[in-house]
Amino acid sequence: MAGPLTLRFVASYSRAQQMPDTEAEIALVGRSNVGKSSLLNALAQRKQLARTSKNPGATRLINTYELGTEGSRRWLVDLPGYGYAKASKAEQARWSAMAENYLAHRASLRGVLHLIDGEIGPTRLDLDTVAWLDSLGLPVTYVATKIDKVRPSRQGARRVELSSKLCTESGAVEWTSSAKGSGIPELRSLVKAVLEA
Ligand SMILES: Nc1nc2c(ncn2[C@@H]2O[C@H](COP(=O)(O)OP(=O)(O)OP(=O)(O)O)[C@@H](O)[C@H]2O)c(=O)[nH]1
Ligand SMILES: [Mg+2]
Repeated sequence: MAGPLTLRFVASYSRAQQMPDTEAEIALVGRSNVGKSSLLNALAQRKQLARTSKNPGATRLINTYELGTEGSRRWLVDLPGYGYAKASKAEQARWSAMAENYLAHRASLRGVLHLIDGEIGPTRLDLDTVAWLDSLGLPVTYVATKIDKVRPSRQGARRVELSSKLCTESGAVEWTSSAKGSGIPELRSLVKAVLEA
């Protein structure tokens, strides 16, 4: 199982069209506050590589991080989250357009990690996003986050429930806790395998 990933911040973009060509990319997709930036930090075992916040809307641009040696052009991409109700309609629309435009048109995008809150389960907006990503035909891995918030005695039932709502097999969901480190080595291996293929 892989140790911490070497990840280096490259740049922030407000439009996918501004991004240079790369070899391969994986994007972190999910509801605002689901734990995308925290997951990125856990993969790198760094506390403040990506900015996180207990308030939704921490990531407002397309933030890119390169894997391995400098100039590898193999990127992990942290996107703004969807569904942050407190942002103005105009702001929400701008963030969604940014992420959607990136996901729909990025040539080097090899796969998506779609994060779902393991405590709350998939929301309506999560399920709409599942369907939309499916329509794009992108390889998606579901990552359940914040497993440390689910009581151990409830975890088995929760796994079955979450995968049935996502209409996927229960083994197809990676269960993680960025806070406790569970499931993180498995995801590191997956990210390396996809980006370095
Ligand atoms: N208990 C627990 N809290 C977590 C975990 N992962 C993230 N959080 C907390 O959830 C909150 C949101 O985390 P972020 O990583 O900023 O979420 P995000 O998906 O990047 O949010 P946006 O940038 O707004 O889209 C923070 O308070 C984190 O500390 C986890 O594994 N366990
Ligand atoms: Mg974030």
